[in-house]
Amino acid sequence: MKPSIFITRKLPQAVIEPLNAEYQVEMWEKEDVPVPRDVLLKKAGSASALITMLSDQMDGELLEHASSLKVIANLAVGYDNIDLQAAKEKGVIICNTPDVLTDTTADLTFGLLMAAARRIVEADRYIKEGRWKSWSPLLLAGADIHHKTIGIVGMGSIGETVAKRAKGFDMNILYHNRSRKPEAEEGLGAVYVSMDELLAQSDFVVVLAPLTQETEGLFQKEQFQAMKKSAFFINAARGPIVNEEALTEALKKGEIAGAGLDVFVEEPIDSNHPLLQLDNVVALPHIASSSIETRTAMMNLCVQNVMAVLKGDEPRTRVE
Ligand code: 8YV
Repeated sequence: MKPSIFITRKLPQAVIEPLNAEYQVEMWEKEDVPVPRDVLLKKAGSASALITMLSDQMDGELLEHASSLKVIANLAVGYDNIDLQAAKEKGVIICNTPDVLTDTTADLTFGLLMAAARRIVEADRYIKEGRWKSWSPLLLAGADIHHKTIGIVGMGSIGETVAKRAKGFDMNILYHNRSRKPEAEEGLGAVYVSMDELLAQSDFVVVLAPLTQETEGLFQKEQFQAMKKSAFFINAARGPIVNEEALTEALKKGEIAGAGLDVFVEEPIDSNHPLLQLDNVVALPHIASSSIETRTAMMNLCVQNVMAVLKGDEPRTRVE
């Protein structure tokens, strides 16, 4: 019997083609419904490899169940959906998709910043709804981006790539990170500051940190109150880094000027969520890495990693 691979979302046939000759490949085909937990548990019970998404919880219970599992290839750079310790104990190799998504994610993060500051989405809605009756000097006037200060929280490769975009806009770049980044300091003129200083000085606070015990709930009422009233909050990292109630309050009370959000505590977010009722919020359905080229590269990388592990080779991008 061929070893089996279960993929938790429908991937294009061309992507899975290299697997078909040697493996029994099965995919969850329903595009609008995430794979139910009982199905995932059942499939994990017999699979040698899983290709998973962030919404699939790869926890201790599942790993306990997965007696022949050798590898989980997560279609994301993040892996906060996976219990790494349980995987290690079971000898399951975890792979992610770093690097291939860095530029694309940075592009969209900067786009979100621009959309929030220059009110691009609001203006699009305004014109399409037939509300453009006359021109006035301050019609949909937004905030400038060039020569302003960007504060990047989480200076990994995506953070650094956003900093490069910011440099092109003549921005002053501040960052806060677990460790100093000499390349960003020397190459881009980024300045390492404390979190307090970053919040106080930045016109754009941009979160690009992974979700960890240290970053969960990092942004509360106090952090928003410490920001400039004219500042924008951009999150392209993970929803749970932010207390959404505190963010909603800060936006409603004018404690900050606006937000651009690609991620939420609950995904998909309910369209009645208070954050989505605010005009000064630009919201996206977690699409920062979603260009055709990049998502294809991420899918191909997952397939290559699975094949490498099942052949006994070192995968290209293994999570340490
Ligand atoms: C995911 C992401 O690819 O890479 C990450 O960590 O958040 C996204 O790029 C997307 O959510 C699909 O899992």
